Order: sequence, then C-alpha cells, then structure tokens
Amino acid sequence: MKNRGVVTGMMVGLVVSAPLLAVLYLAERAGGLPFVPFDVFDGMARLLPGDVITLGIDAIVALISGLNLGETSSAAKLIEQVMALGMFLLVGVIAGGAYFAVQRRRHSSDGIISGLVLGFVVSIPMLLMFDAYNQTSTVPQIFGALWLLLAFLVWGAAIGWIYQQLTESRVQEEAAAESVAAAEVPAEPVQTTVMNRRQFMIRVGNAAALITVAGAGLGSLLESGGAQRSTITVSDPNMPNLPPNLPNAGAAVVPAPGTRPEYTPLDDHYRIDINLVPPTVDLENWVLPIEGLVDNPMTFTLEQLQANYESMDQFVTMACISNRIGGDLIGTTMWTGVSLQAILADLQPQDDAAYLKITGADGFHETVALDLIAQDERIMLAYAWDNQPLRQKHGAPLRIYIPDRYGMKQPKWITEIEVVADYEEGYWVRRGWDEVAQMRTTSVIDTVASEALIDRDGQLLVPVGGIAHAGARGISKVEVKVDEGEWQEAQLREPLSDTTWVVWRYDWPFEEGRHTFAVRAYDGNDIVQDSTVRGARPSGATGIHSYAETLALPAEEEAPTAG
Ligand SMILES: Nc1nc2c(c(=O)[nH]1)N[C@H]1C(S)=C(S)[C@@H](COP(=O)(O)O)O[C@H]1N2
Ligand SMILES: [Mo]
Repeated sequence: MKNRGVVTGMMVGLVVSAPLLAVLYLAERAGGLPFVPFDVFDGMARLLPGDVITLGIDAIVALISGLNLGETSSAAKLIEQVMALGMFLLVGVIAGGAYFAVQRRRHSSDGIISGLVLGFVVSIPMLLMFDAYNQTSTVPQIFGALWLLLAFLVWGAAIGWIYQQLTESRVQEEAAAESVAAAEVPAEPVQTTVMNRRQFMIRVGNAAALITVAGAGLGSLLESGGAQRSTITVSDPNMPNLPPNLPNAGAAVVPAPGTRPEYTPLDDHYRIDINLVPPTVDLENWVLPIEGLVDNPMTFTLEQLQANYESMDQFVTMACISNRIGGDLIGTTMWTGVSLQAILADLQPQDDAAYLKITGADGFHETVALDLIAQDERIMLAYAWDNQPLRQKHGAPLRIYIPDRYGMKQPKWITEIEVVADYEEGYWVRRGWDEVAQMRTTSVIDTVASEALIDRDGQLLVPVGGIAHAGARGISKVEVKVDEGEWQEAQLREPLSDTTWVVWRYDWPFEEGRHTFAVRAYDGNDIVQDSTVRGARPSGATGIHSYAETLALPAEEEAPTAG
C-alpha cells in the first residue's frame, strides 16, 4: 500500500506539473514572465563540472550526426530544451512521490495546507535559479519572483487537494468493502466507489491535459516572429554560390557545383552559447561601461560608439572549437564594428593595465591581452553582421571579434569591459578548454559533383570542391588525394578576405566505381594541417576529412557539359 502511494504520488506529480509547464510557457510568451525550467537547466550547465558538460555536449553532437538530425547547433538547442522540460517534469514526479509518502506516514488529510507547504518548498530552489540565471524575463525581478511563487503554491495546492480526494475515496472504499464483507451481498457498492476514484483521476487527467494543450497552443501562437532577411542575397539560380555583390565576385576559380555558399546566409549561421534561449538585452537602455585601470573611464551608448569611431567592415569566418572535422559549426559573414585600438587610446590605460575582462549579459566572460590588441587593429567591437544590427542570438547589441581565435574567446551580448592587471581564465578555459584557442587549419570536401561532369578535350573530369580555413593565417595550398594516389594540388578561389575560408576545387579525371576522396590544407606559413585524428577537446579537432562516393557514367543521352 505504501509503495502504491508513492507511485500514485509520482503520477499525480507528473499530471500536475505538465499544465504548470504550459502555464509558465504561456506567461513567458504573453507577458515576458520567467520560464523557470530553462533557468534551472542553464544554471546546471554553469554549475556542473566542465568534464560532465563536455560529455553531455559530445553525446548530443554524436546523436545529432548519428541520426542525421540536421544542422548541429539548432538541433542541439532543441534537444537541450527538451531535456530541460524533462528535468522539470522529473522534479514534479519526485516531489509528488515524496509528498504522498510523507502524507501516508503522517496519516494526514490536511491536503491543501500541506500542498501549499510543498509548493513553497519547491519554489525556493526555483526562485534561486531564476534570480541567478534568468536573462529572458522582461518584467521587474520582484514580479517574476512573485509570479513563480504563486504558480508553485497553486501547483502544490493542487497536488495536496488531489491527495485528499484520493484518500477520502479510499476511506469510503474500505468502509464499503467492510460493509460488503459483513453483509455478504454482491460487490456492487464497491464497484461504484472504485469507479469514482478512477473517474476522479480521469477527470483530473483531462483537466491537466486541457490546460497543457491550451497553454502550449496559445503560447506558440504568440511565438515572436519577425525573422530578418539577409541583404546580400543569392540571386542567380544557376550560380547559387556566387552572390554578385561580394568583393571576390570576379574571381577566376568558380566553386564546384554543390560547394557550400561562400557567404553563409544569416539564417544558416550556426549559433553556440551557454543559454537555452538567447539573453534579452534591453537595447533601449543598453550602455557599455569601460572601467578599471584607466585614466579616462568611459561609458558608451551604441550611438556614441558608432559616432565617435570609424566603422570597419571585415569578412570573417568564425568556427566553434567544438566543431568536428567536416562539421557545420563554422560560418562566414561580414562583421561591422569599431577597432578596440582606437577606443583603448582614448581610455588611457595605466601602467599596470594588462588585460581586458569582457563580460556578456549571460555571465560568459573572456580575457583579452592589451598586447594582442596593440598588435592587431582588426580586433573590434562589432555591432552588425551582414549589414544589419546583430541578431539577438548572435549577440545584440555588441560582440567582440578577435582574428585567428575560436568563437569561445569572443563574448557576445557584451555588457561590461574592465581593464585589469591580472590574467583571469575565461568561461570555457576555466572548464578545461584551450587558453589560446587558436583556430586549427582545417579543410572539408563539400561535393564530388559526379552529376556535373566536364569534358575537357575528350577527358571527362569530376568537379570536387569544398572549403579550407586556417584562421587569420590564410591558406597557401590545398591538396586532394583519391584512393591510394598521390596528393594533387587543387585550385584556390580568391577568398572574401584574409580571415575567411578559401573555396577550393579540383577537377579529377573520371574513373567509374567507388572512390575515396581526401583533402588537406596548408596554412599561410606553408604548415600542413595536423592529420592526427583528435576530438575537439581541449584545442579543436584535427584529422583529415574524407568522403567516399560511387561514380557511374551518366546515361548516353545525357551529354556532359563542355567546360
Ligand atoms: N556571451 C556569450 N558569448 C559567447 C558565447 C556564450 O555562450 N555567451 N559562446 C561563444 C562560442 S563558444 C561561440 S562558438 C560563439 C558563437 O557565436 P554565434 O552563436 O553568433 O555563431 O560565441 C561565443 N560567444
Ligand atoms: Mo564555441
């Protein structure tokens, strides 16, 4: 009987927590109130040790590529969000089970009062996580807190009330069963009360389902739309990889058909950060204080930054240090911002100033050496991507760009810059990742275009192509190897800039059958990429990308295109 009480309590916990989720979601959509299940998950992600988090991320990324779930970063966010909801329901299940167990032991039937106590107790960790980690609520903190308290009190009261109803009907059942035993009449009265208990649970379940569906449905109707469009558009359907208004539009080497777009459409750019939902920075009231060891501390609005310093456009390829060989956590777009060199000159750093500590709205932070900034005028505070204000998920209103470094060194949503004397490990460095995080030389085969054979003086050629990237070091050479053959030099397309990937192509003399294509790149210092197979942690993945494909001659009537 005791066990059954716990199991019933767990079920009740689940049944009551699902509508709570839906109501919290609706309130978040409709009124900017906190959605605390995500805060709890984000808090765990920050508090758990780096090893555990890395294992988790590895498992998710492996799952996505193993099951072919599409673009890695958005699939990962979705999986994490589902995990967050699951965790929240699990808390509800455990709380329900524990509550029923305790109540049984106390032989108590003070359902609603003890339910309120349960709700209050559970609300405490929720409120703490909300206070520490929420970055999406747009109402004053105290309203958010009161709302959560109210929601959990109602939740607890509902569990208590259900417990009470179930206990009362059980008492009736037992009484009925006893009277049946005494009177030895057919079991009809028992039947009725059993039906009542079941009917009650069914009614509770229906009500819960109704609230859940209504809340989730209404909430998703309110889903914030307003997707921005890319300004540099892909216009020629025959040349989908060649937007006309890019700086290298006249480049001699044309990408092999099937090569990824050289300029990543903004909608397809990966997003990686430590938040289930990107933090909402109040753009109206945002200011950037730059303080610390400087003679002239300053606070900028975005307009002041833009008006006081010359803007720079830079074509940039950024990658995540977690990107796998051949992975999609890499993208290229145009970044616009102001040079940190110019700003630093105005701040007048003191003699002992040595680093900038840059912090984002989500608490993510990194340290940048003043020496590095002094050497590189390209390091900038960027406010636009692809000619438009930064999107929320990409760090609005301000992020930093540091050439040759993986994304983990470059905070988004910057809210504070402090000039300091001592080095401090950044968010991911503290969790075991590389201190420098210099981008590895890497190359990828995007396409073996066997459907686009070229006839060159009677010789059939297969266009093979892809990208190569070595941070800001540039690419001097790309080589392709087919099966056990020699490494052959590919053609390099003039890149968008010194800091973007390079599109390469190699037209391979056609041979029927199954073939394996491999690629390797040399950086601007003629250093060949590391071919050792190594995972992303701690310094970025290394290894050679290869690709196997079975090639067959096209049917006779499909004449190959001349080229
Ligand atoms: N504030 C903040 N900035 C951040 C991160 C973060 O979690 N929080 N993640 C970093 C990482 S790991 C990467 S790869 C890049 C990704 O930038 P994107 O999402 O705009 O592509 O942002 C970097 N900047
Ligand atoms: Mo990253």
